[in-house]
Amino acid sequence: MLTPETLKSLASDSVHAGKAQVGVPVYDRAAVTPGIVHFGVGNFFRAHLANYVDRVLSLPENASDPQARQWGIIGVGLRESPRALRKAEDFVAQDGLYSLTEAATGGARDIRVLGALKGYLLAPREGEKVLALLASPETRIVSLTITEGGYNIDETPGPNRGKFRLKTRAVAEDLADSGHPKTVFGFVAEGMRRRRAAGLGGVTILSCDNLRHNGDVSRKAFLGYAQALDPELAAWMEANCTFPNAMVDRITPSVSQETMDRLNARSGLQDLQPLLAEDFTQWVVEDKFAAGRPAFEKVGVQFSDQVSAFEHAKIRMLNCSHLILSAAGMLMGVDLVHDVLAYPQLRRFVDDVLDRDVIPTLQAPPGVDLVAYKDTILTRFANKAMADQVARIAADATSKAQVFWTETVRSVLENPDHDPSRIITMQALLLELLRGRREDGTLFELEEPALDEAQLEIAHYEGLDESPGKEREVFTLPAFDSWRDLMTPELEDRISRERRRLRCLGVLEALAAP
Ligand code: CS2
Repeated sequence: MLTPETLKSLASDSVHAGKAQVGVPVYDRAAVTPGIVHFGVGNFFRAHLANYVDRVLSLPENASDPQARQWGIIGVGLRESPRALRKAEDFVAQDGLYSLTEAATGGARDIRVLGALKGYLLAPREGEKVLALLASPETRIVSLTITEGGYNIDETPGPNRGKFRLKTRAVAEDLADSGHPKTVFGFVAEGMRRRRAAGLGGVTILSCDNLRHNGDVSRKAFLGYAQALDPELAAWMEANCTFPNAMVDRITPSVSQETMDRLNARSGLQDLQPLLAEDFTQWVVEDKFAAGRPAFEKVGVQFSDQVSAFEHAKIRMLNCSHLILSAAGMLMGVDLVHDVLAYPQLRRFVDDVLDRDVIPTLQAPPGVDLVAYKDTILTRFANKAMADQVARIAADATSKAQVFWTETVRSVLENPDHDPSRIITMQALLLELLRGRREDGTLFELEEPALDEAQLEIAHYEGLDESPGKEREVFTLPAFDSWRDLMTPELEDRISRERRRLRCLGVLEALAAP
């Protein structure tokens, strides 16, 4: 197990002779106090925000600065699944320590133990501790990686579109018993209520999720909940909390047992939660922090008031093509992103979507050449050392398609002169993915938290010829919510025909012969 004691021996390098060089925290970890509460302690957070915080703590000029040490992170898990419980136990057993292996495309690796995570709480079991922490004067940032679909915003066309959904069961339960919340919205609102009652200031609510305008979406979600609970609290939060927009980027694969063994063999550590990420990392944030922040600008974070252009470019290019490759990979039974991209048909298809459907309607962020940006993204996808799983990316495809594809689909469909064929193929790939069957006929498990039982049944519908009426039911699925107003019967027919082609020919041949 990776413990503070292991760190001591690593630092003295005695037990470590002959193994890879492993960096350890150079700061006095015991002196680091929590200033950030983070909801959703997934791999991406551990390799991104926690890594930036660790870098700031490691700055030589911070070694003797007590202020700089006030930015430790307490992680909060919202779920109580067996996996979440194991993770919680591991974090506690290792005192929040874990190793991060950064792997470059060329194969070079850098291994460091990160120490920014100072504690971990499981909200369903330790709710009161979480609330006390949110209400503590020490807490100044509440950060989030709660997934694209986690903000509970209504995307269905109609008067409530874009609003926080108050009628979901979890939210309704929290509103009815706000002192014992279960959702992140309930926790933050109750925490802020206590801060206000204690005469404390607000916090920065910092989304680190891949959403367009993630700060604005968080504002809508957290204030939408607070408004329903107590309009005065909502007004206080609006006046005292900030919600910076941010673009976040770093490919962080899931870690299988096999990867874990490989990482540990290389590092010589017995880390229960080792992490792998590419050597690339980017974070572009609005500098709107309500109560201070770590000196992120010294460790490569870009502060900008034009975050939106960065977000759009990243989401519409990187995440959009990631989802295409993953849907194709799932259908073909090819597990890893770099292997899918190695098929010329897929490479060409993604190139074409980006060149013809995305880049022409995208505003380049300041100082960014979109063609060079595209090349960097595809080079990153080809990084074999990542062995990034298509299943990771294909999970929650319903929410992701709405976030990653909407502007592109809309701009193509709104322009009668634009060839919609690739957009049609993308939607056909998505529907085939949601059907949950590979092209060799075998089934795979869908991870679709945004779909209920009835919707899953619709998605799984097999027949494409027997009952055209029934086959059209798939277009009621929420994946289409954000562009449903642009769907026409002709378009639906073309998507259904494309699905047939994908099934008859298989993905590669269908893409080769448009
Ligand atoms: C992926 C992202 O899960 C997904 O949909 O596209 O996790 C991707 O790896 C990151 O956004 C990269 O920054």
